[in-house]
Amino acid sequence: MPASPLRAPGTSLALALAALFATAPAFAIPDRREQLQAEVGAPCDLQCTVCHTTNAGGGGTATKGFVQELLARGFDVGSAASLVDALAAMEGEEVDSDGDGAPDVAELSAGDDPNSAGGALCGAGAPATAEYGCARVAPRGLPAEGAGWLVAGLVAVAALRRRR
Ligand SMILES: [Ca+2]
Ligand SMILES: [Ca+2]
Repeated sequence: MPASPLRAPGTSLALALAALFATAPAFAIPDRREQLQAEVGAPCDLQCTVCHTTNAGGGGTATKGFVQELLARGFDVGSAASLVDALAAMEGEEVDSDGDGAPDVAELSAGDDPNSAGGALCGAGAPATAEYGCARVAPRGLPAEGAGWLVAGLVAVAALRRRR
């Protein structure tokens, strides 16, 4: 009788790893602050509130004018390239979300707030530093701890099968 492909050496481990990576995006939404900061050359660490309503961030809170303009130009938080492209489009169009006469990208480069006239992102009057990432969203799949136990269990099963 031919051996089941599921019992081939290494297959169970591969399945366990595949399970880990297949489910990882559900609880690993990237935080794009550092990339945004680098792209625009902001003079300080940007806060979550550049895009989110609060520094706690999370799903459904990215509603500020600046991020709405980014989203309208194809920005997808899962894609670093989409941020580059959307920023380039906004810079080219000189989008001014808060209508204060200064384009959003120029405001970010200068440490000013693109979401409010007269607001500052850097220096005096800047908001408090975010303690955590901006994108702590509720997991759509298993919680990270659950995925870890799942992988550990699958690896244990693979090890037991190998002994037989
Ligand atoms: Ca402006
Ligand atoms: Ca402004």
